[in-house]
This record gives sequence, C-alpha cells and structure tokens, in this order.
Amino acid sequence: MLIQTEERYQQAARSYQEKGYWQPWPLGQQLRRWAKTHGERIALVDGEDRLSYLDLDRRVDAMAVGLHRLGLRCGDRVLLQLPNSTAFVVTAFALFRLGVVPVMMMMANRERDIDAFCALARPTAYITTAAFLGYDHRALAEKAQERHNCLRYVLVDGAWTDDHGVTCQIEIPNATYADDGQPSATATAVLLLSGGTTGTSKLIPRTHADYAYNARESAKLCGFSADTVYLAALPVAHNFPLACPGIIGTFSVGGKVVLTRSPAFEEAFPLIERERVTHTALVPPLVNLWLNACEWERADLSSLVLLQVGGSALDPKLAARVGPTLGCLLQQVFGMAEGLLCYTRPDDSEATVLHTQGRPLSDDDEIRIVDADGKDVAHGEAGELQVRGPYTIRGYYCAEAQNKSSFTKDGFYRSGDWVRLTAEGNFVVEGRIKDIVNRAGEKIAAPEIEAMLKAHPDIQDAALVPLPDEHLGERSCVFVMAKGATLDLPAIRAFMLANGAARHKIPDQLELIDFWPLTGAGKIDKRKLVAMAAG
Ligand code: OOB
Repeated sequence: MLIQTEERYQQAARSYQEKGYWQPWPLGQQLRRWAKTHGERIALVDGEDRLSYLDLDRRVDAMAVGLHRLGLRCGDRVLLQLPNSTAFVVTAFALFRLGVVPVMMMMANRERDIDAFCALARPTAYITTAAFLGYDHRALAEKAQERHNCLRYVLVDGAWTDDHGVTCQIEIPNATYADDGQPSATATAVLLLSGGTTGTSKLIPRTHADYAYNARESAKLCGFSADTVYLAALPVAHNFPLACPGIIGTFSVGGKVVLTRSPAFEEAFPLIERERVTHTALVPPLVNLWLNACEWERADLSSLVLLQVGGSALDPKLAARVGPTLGCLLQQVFGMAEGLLCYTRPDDSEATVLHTQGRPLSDDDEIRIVDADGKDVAHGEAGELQVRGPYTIRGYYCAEAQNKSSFTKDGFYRSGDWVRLTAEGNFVVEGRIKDIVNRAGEKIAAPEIEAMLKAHPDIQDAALVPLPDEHLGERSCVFVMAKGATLDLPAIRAFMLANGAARHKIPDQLELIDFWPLTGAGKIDKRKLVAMAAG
C-alpha cells in the first residue's frame, strides 16, 4: 500500500516537472536568476533602505557565506523570528541559498511554541532581533538556548556573540557564495507553522520547487508585473504575504516589495502614497479598520490596483465597501499554509468576488468535497474539502501519527473546511469541522489551549469555542469547569503567560460551567456551548 502511494507520488512529481510547474532551481538560485534579469531595478524598500535586485543578491551572498562560516549546513533547521524587515528577507534567502531550513516563526511565539518547535525540528540556531514592540526577544532566544542544547547559536540583529563575549557580524561583505552544497529543488525549503487543530504543534514542509511555483503562478493570476509595487503589511513569516504571491511572487516578476512593520493604517497609508503601492494583502479585520480610516484619513491611495483579502471569512457587506472606498479591485483568497490556494480572478463578476472564495490556482489541483463518511457529495452540496496537487503537502514534518488522520491513504489533505461549489465552480466556505478558533486570521487550536488549562490546579476541565465577533471575526471563549475556587480571566491570563503561551492564544472570554452539554456520542457539544455563550 505504502509503496503504491510512493510510486503514485513519484509519478505525479514527474508530471509536475514535465509541465514546468516544478523548476530545477532552489529558491536561492531563483533569486540569482531574478537578479540577472532585473539588475538595478528596486527589489525591496524598508524605511529609507532601498535595495536593487543586485544589491539584494549581494546581501544574500554576504549573509549566506557568514552563516556557512559559522557552521550552518544544508539540511540544518533554524528558528527564524524577525519582524517585517530587510533582515528577514536577506536572512530567509540566505538560508534558502544554503539549503538551511527556516522555521517561519511569528513574532508572537513564546516559550511554549519554541519548545515544541525545538522538540520537533532540533534547530541548530535561533535567528532573531533584540527587541520588538517592547518585548525582549534576545532574552527569549537566550533562555531557549539554555533549555535546548540543539541550539548552538543565537543570532541577534545579524550578529553573533561567542563564548568570550566577542560580537561579530554575520554578513561578510563582498563575499560570494559558491553555490556548492546546494539543496535540491525538491528538498524542503521552509517549515511553515500550521494553524493547528491538535494539542501539538505541526510544521509544514514546503519544497523549493513547490513554493516557487506557488508564488510564480499566483503572481501570474494576480496580474503582477515589473510595475507591481507590493506592500507586505501582514507578518511576512505567514504564507499569504510571503508567497501568495507576496514577496516571492513579486520578486519573480521584477516588481518592488515595500515592507511595513505593522499593518496599521497609520503606517501603511503613508507608504502606499509614497511608494505608489499597487497590490497588498490583508485579513478581514484589517480591511474593516482600513476602510473606516478612509473616512477621516486624507491619504492618496489612488495607486492601489488590487486588494487581496483572506485568512478568514469576509463579510459580503464589508467586501462591497472595498471598491467604492479604496477605488481598487477586491480579490478573495481562501488559502492554507498546507498548500491549496483559491482566488477570485481579477475579471470575475462582482457577485463572484463579493460572495465566493474563488477557485483553485492550478489546473492540477485535485479537489474532493466529501461527506462525513468520506463519500463525494452531489455538486452544490456542502462537505469537507480535501485536496492534493502540485503545491500541497503530502504530510506534516516528522508527524507520522498525525499524518494518518490529516491525510487520506491516497495523499489528499483533509482541510477540515466545510465548503460547497457554486454552479460556476467557485468555492463558498460555509464553515469548518476542525476544532480551531480563527481569531482575526490567527488560528488557535482548541485542544492545545484546553490541555494547557487542564494543568491549572483549579481547573477540572476546559473547552474552547469560537464566538462571532464584530472586530476579530471570531473571538475565543473558554468554558471552564472549576474545582471550587473562584476563577477569573486575569487569573487564566496570568497562568497562560507564566506557561509561555503566545498572547493571542489567551481566551477573550470566560464562562464557568457546572456540567457539560454532550453530543449523542458523549463528547462535549461545542455547538451548544456557542449557543449558551450567545445567551
Ligand atoms: C491562511 O492560511 P492558514 O494556514 O493560516 O489557515 C488556513 C485556514 C483554512 O483552512 C480556512 O479554515 C481558513 O484558514 N481560511 C479561510 C479563508 N482563508 C483561509 N476561511 C474562510 N474564508 C477565507 N477566505 O489563512 C492563508 C494562506 C494563504 C493565503 C491566504 C490565507
């Protein structure tokens, strides 16, 4: 059975190569090719920093040589925790060039996530910045190093401090990386974080070839060209601004990437005006903030051509305000770090763009919509979306047991999303069957939080559910069966922070409960809990 699956995969891989989806160059090499073609054109703008394609390629070389001298080697994993910055882009591409695989951490990740990533990926280095938004990231990394002996190096703001306290810059100016020891294009390029549906973290291995295809094909679909100015407003460690088409897609066509530390309109609007931004990507709660800000902010946003919105459900009423307020096209994006991307097309009808989540990027995306028994539903009926294709993973990183439940025997990813197809073949996301809270596009795995809270001495049992929220789309509400003592939200917050939880995973609301409503199968009935919280 396993051999058959492997053979089928090899067959599919060959066809992706023959069709030109998977090119033979790893991402570090791709950047060299783009630098050759686009030379002096501006690739990256970060504040007053402006790098041409050639500048960027040189910086990436200088960083790759430095990291190599330090001892990082093809196949090693590292934790990468940097804000939207030139340093992120240079470091990520230097790692790609070396074949060192970054775990694309969010700035919000704290001890608990770090411990999970270290246990899974055994990273040799932690690359971070001294401080961000008032938080001491250097200390976070140094303490992680004390707990995990796999972490040989902590790199802070491009420098490394040795055992004698001597600090040296990593980049070796004017050095050229010889491109020996290069990764194969089908090797893993990055480990993306999974939204997660279980108690344990999962990492998503994307290969150089599939990720480059993901970005290039998205750029084509979105009409990106050398004239594109892409604002990376969402956190760039996320798949959406990184490769859908995002930074990598913009580079693939010779466009210009503009970085902003925060997606807040106060920072983004002046940049859009100054750099004449044409494309950007947001999650729905930010769209709401931007559109409201347009009512009083007098910024010139007339350069905008297309606003991509995805990550969580977009209210059609909000969607309808985008065109009239921003004067640009809207695109709905229904994607997942595991692979599959669905886009509405720039030439779709207004009804399609406002009311559907588009259709798959690739002709070779294989889609199934199935019922609870795994049988295909009739056309137009809702069911779980399963997918297999040229840029969708066939398994999580080192997670054999998980993979048995997250993938079908024939290699389809069970998305956990509940969808239906319209007559025109566009998806409508109706809901989901996975146990998460989608809080402003950030996915929170309910079992992870529940397990953490059950370790609290005053908590007998806990269940996390999503509640509709005007600002966040969904907020997290925890139902707790307490062991007598009075328990409140500040106590839960303090407990979770002390346990190294990321801030956004702390529940927004607490409900105390004396007995659980149960389903017929005897499980906690989360639908009932949602109804109870709604009053
Ligand atoms: C994006 O990726 P992830 O991995 O953070 O989350 C994926 C999940 C999907 O399975 C779905 O449950 C939800 O996020 N989702 C949406 C959605 N887009 C994503 N739910 C409703 N409507 C949408 N438009 O979120 C992501 C990755 C690449 C591009 C865009 C988003």
